[in-house]
Amino acid sequence: GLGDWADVSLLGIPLELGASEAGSIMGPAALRTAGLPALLGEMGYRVTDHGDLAQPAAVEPGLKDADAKACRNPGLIAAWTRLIHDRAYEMAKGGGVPVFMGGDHSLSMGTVSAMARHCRDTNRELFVLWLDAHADFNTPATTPSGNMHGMSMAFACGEPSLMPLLGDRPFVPVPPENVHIFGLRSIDKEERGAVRDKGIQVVDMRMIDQASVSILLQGILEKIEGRRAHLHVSLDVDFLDPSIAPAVGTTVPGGATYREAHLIMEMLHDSGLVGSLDIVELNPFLDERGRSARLLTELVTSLFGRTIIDRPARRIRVA
Ligand code: 4U7
Ligand code: MN
Ligand code: MN
Ligand code: MN
Repeated sequence: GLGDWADVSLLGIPLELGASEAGSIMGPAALRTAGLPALLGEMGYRVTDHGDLAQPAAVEPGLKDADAKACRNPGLIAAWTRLIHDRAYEMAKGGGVPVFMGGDHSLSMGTVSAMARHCRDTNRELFVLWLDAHADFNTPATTPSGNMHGMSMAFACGEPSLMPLLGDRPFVPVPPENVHIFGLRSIDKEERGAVRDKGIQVVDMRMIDQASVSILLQGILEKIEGRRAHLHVSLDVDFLDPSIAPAVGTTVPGGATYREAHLIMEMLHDSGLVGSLDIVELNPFLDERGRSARLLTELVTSLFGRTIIDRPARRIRVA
């Protein structure tokens, strides 16, 4: 419970088939090299590193022909989604806080659907904080690139054309009003309409400039507090400004600053609401002397309660 040290379960997901730029297959290795497991251990957490998932063989994705044609690697993404979902669901049942080290953002089709299923089992409401420059709300019918890392939020909310990817697993959607995209600054024309019509909650960069990270995140956390809730945080490296985190294939100028990113992590820690975390899109091949991997590692330690000076802050809650 609160005040106790929680268990943390790490899982590496070396997946890059959802993106066009190769290299995020090395993401989990870079996070380990930057010291993520060791640092969490030094902070007093009981850390279990489950290693990396092995690449599965492609399956028949079950998509309509035209949809499968519009996507890159649909058979492999379907196989990964099922594998990730199964492992993430088991990890959630095991207690502790699962931390998924990616890998590109298509991995969140597996992790978020697993957390939604776990929340249904345990009678909790799932909320998702999607820290990303993008909405990831494309579908096979709207994608300008075919890259499935741009479809993972649409999948998690139950986009019908993508449902066959999960195979025979029970699919539990995330209610769109429980999804908060934070840091948005690049959205495709059709995504814009879908996000609006579905009632996804969006904080874009202009709002952050005008109202501050602190006030906007506080508003989200206040909505979640006091409920039987599980907050899943999905951190896409391109949420951060490219000047501090160059190691991502889809950089967009004008992202979160070093201080904004740390403040978000610190506030999330203090909320005690976070039940699981994705760290996605880290592409070490594009990094500069490991600085992005190191920054992400630092941000995760802030999320787990590292402070500049001692504060009477609550520990992360065990979901
Ligand atoms: B990421 C894009 F067109 N929207 O669908 C697309 F701009 O996980 C980018 O957020 C998607 O990095 C980016 O290909 C996916 C594009
Ligand atoms: Mn993304
Ligand atoms: Mn992105
Ligand atoms: Mn990206």
